[in-house]
Amino acid sequence: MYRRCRVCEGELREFVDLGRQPTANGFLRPEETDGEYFFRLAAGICTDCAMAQLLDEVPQERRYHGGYRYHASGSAGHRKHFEENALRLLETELTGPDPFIVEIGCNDGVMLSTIARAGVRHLGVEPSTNVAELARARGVDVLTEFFDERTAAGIRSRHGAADVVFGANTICHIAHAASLLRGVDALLAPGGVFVFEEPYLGTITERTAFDQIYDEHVFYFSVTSVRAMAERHGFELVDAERIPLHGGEIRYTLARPGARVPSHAVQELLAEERERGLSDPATLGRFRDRVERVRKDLVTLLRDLRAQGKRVVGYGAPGKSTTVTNYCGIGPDLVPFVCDSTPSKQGHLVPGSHLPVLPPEAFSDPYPDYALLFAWNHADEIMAKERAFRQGGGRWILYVPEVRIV
Ligand code: DWN
Ligand code: SAH
Ligand code: ZN
Repeated sequence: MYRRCRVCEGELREFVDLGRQPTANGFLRPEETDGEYFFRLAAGICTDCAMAQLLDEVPQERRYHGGYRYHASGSAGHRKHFEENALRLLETELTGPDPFIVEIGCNDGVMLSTIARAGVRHLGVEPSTNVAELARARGVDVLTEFFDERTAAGIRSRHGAADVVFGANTICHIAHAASLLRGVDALLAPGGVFVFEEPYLGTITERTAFDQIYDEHVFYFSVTSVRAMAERHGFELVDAERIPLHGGEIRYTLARPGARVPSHAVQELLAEERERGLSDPATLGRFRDRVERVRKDLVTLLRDLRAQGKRVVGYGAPGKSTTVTNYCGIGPDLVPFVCDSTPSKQGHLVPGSHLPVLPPEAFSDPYPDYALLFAWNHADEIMAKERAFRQGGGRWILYVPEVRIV
């Protein structure tokens, strides 16, 4: 258990405890449930630097390995987002004679495949060998290692300095924050930028998106805490931009002090965080109360529907579904299965709660009365695809920001 902040060694004050939980992507076969791994899923905030983070930690080798289940290219919305990201970097940052970009956590190459097609020098650093192979099949160069100070030094000596170091939904996964930033420092060219986009503490608390809290998300960034972390390691936070991915994230840009003119957005977001008391115990206490309320409302609704003889199935088995089903105690008695388009999740059980995961075809065979949307961040894409369900009288159950039927 961490009693001290991973960034500044300050004191951590717990603000939410989601109980005994397995690893979010530890999907398992029905015959593998004996001896399943659990840990205490609780988050705290540093009273000095305001970095929100997990109190207990799952070793990184248990989280990322040759059987990592999440495939970033699984949604049309994400493919489009990361292609646009790549095109923007090509236009604005990778403009020199022989530019070089490193992506930390490139997964299946959802972003770097566009860079590779443009013929630009790049390297993905991706410890999960199965998804790294998918990236290679898309023409992406990948180093199958965990990024840290040591890996960064090796890349620098083999390939030279990077104009851009990029990460998406990965930087908040890396518990060794100091080693990560020293690595970026060693790798980045003097005028280069470190760009990363990650779940936002402000969205998680505002929308009661407590299912974003799980083993992989070690940190819950805010502009306040990222700026403090950047400065501690000799960087300046020069931009912060809200983006819609995963229900609401922020894209941060770090540069060497004085190398870039900071945008107004940084000061604006800092002021907004101060005004709403993002890191205050009272704000976080209200968040915890709303989390408990969602649990009560969701379980009551599912029990009522079962009593009325209605059929409810789950839609999507994101990492988030592990948190919500285990925290609320939702098992196959309430939700007999979930359907998910990821082949490597199908035929497996959601960790801990053991809801069976079936292919999407199971959804319409026949349609249930209600579908509990675990992949709520993909609501537009999924509801458009499953229009016939709604037209046939089916209803969606959402639990972010509160429990409701649509
Ligand atoms: O940080 C992380 C982010 C990048 O991705 C990782 N820790 C793990 C993962 O988080 P997640 O599992 O919550 O991600 P998603 O993108 O919300 O997962 C959506 C799930 O829903 C996937 O399993 C695919 C599935 N899906 C589906 O079955 N039909 C998605 C769409 C769009 C669909 O139409
Ligand atoms: N960038 C993609 C994938 C995010 S999933 C997206 O935004 O959708 C997080 C990825 O980070 C996983 O593929 C995991 O294997 C990788 N990862 C975790 N720790 C890492 C580390 N220390 N260095 C590099 N990659 C890491
Ligand atoms: Zn701290």
